[in-house]
Amino acid sequence: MTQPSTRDVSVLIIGALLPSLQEAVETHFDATRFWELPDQNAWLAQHGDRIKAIVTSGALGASSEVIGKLPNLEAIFSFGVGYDSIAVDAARDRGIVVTNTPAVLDDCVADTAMALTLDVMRRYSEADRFVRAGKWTQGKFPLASKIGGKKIGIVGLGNIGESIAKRAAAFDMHVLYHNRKPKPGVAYQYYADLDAMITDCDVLVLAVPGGKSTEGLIDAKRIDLLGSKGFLVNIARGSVVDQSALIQALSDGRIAGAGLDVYEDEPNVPQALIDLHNVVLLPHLASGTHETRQAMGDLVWSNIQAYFHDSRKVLTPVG
Ligand code: NAP
Ligand code: 8YV
Repeated sequence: MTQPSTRDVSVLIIGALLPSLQEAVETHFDATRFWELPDQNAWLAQHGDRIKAIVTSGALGASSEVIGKLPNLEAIFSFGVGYDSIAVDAARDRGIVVTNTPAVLDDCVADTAMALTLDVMRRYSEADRFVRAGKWTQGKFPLASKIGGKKIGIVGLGNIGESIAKRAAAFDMHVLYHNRKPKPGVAYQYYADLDAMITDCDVLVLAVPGGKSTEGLIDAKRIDLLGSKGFLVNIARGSVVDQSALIQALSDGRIAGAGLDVYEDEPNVPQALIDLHNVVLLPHLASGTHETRQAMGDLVWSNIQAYFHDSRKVLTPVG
């Protein structure tokens, strides 16, 4: 059965997308590239009432200001599982559907969390810099921390957190976790008290959503609870950690090291962080493989198709 055309349905693409997804949207819809408009406000005032859907990503978001200027907006389709950059409350108030891309990226994000854990604890990137700088001929590289037998404390044992736990267990780590409530059917040790878990673990891995409810969750006091032999790994969102407090604690040696994929003000990474030797810094790439990004793009497209061709029955609604 051929599907009815959506060529007359107007959608707003907030910023450049995965090329295959962008091509599909632009081929099948009356699509506008928001980021290329010379005067976005003037365009919204003149054409905003035409827009039925937004296509965006976790990085690009969808603000309440833009949503407010689209009186006939019905749906927001986002590439990425985190939706802290999307004004979901404003959307919910108006009955606007929001979708994201959960589950398909769990493996790659968990791989990155585990890689950061290994890297910062075993000092692999630092050792790589040591060899490249020609320092091996002048002496041996210092010893690092063993992974096996250590306690990994996961904040946010959701889809990604559980994939991290599986990997950590395979490295003979003891898995502890903190959620607001225990996860049914999970054998890992649950801590209702986040402070107690941080005190007990050797490496704290953050896998919670961003947004108001987790903003500054890991503050100066909690960073100190990790102790001078403790490590922090963040693949969640920069907003979850007090970044200035983290830099201070790393500089003072009050914690041993950090592995970061996410930052307070991406893509700006403070020079103070770059200057530290005991951090591994990645440019928010945790889901960044050909396979996973394609799966995310496919899921966005499936949601769009489901919305417009299957009675608005999207696959992965938010909330
Ligand atoms: P998920 O399945 O919804 O899991 C989130 C977990 O966090 C749940 O177990 C939830 O349990 C817990 N949680 C939520 N709020 C909490 C709070 N205030 N305190 C303690 N625990 C809390 O989400 P996911 O798919 O695993 O993704 C998690 C996050 O990872 C995303 O939202 C995104 O920000 C981030 N992420 C980053 C990258 C990257 O490229 N670096 C890629 C993908 C995702 P309770 O509800 O029981 O508390
Ligand atoms: C994406 C992410 O790279 O899914 C998420 O929440 O942070 C990443 O997988 C990002 O959302 C795409 O902009």
